[in-house]
Amino acid sequence: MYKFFVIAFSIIAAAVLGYFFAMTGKPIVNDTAHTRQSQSTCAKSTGHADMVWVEGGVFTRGATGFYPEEAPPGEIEVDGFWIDRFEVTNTRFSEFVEATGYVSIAEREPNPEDFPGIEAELLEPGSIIFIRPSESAGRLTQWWQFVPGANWREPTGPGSSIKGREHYPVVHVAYEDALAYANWLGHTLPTETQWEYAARGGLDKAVFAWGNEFLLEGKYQANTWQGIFPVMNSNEDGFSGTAPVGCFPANGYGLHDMIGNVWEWVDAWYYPGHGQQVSANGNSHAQGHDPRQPGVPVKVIKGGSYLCAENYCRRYRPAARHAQETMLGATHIGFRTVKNRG
Ligand SMILES: [Ca+2]
Ligand SMILES: [Ca+2]
Repeated sequence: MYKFFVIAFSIIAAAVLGYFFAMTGKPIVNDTAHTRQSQSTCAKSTGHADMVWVEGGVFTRGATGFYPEEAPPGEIEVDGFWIDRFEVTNTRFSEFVEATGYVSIAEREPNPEDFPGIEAELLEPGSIIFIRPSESAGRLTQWWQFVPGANWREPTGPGSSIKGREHYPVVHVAYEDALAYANWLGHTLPTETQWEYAARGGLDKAVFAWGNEFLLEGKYQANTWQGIFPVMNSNEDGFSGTAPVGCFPANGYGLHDMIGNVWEWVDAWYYPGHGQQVSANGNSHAQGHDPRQPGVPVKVIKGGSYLCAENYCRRYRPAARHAQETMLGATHIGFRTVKNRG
């Protein structure tokens, strides 16, 4: 688990340093007036069968002009499929656990054999939590913390709970956890192509899931971070952390929170570009390849989260993608499922 923390931290630190020293580009967020979202208008999930049929078609997957891993864009044909209207909530995941007795990765005792070189006493069940630098001794580059005992039931650590957060997306789920839930229902996790097609809501080639402007009629369309990440969040969208599912408008297919709130696991090994399964040195990688953490199995996560800001991680777009270690969840990663027509 210690290794997980080091890896996760190194990714984030590298990303933010990359931004401060190398990132250029025009601002996405404009300064027009905006309206704070209210929980009173949130749509509610009606359960495991609350899915939307997405008609098949042809669309452009990927994009240029943002991050290199989103390229090259290309036209892809997609068959129709069912997809969850909302991110999987704590209530829905609880029903799965109660029915099956499933124990999530973050709740399991790590096997020392899986972590050679790390002292056994350092290996504890737990997960990664976001802590603002002002709350963590002011260390500006350290905002992820491995917390022993943190998991989907106790999302901010021992003693916390999901009481009152029934309609929030489940978090601290590793890829295996998400897949187990999906399989329990006879569903699967979306492929990257399915996920991106669904997220676009019929708006092929648009920058965002709702068009080419970040605000639509002055309103936020997704739960992201406003202000300078990680030190200042003005919460103009109404939520400083995750939001209950369905609090932001649905996209063109009737799907909520495809963008923002929590990242979502998809069934795709991560490579640093569409169609790239071989690294620069000619090695093939059967379990994905992220140059920032070579040798670590990595899947793709999509959609960005409540921690994505204009100055950092501008990945609140359908084409955006990121690598995530398969065995590691965090406070900003969840998922939804699909059902393919048999
Ligand atoms: Ca927010
Ligand atoms: Ca999401």
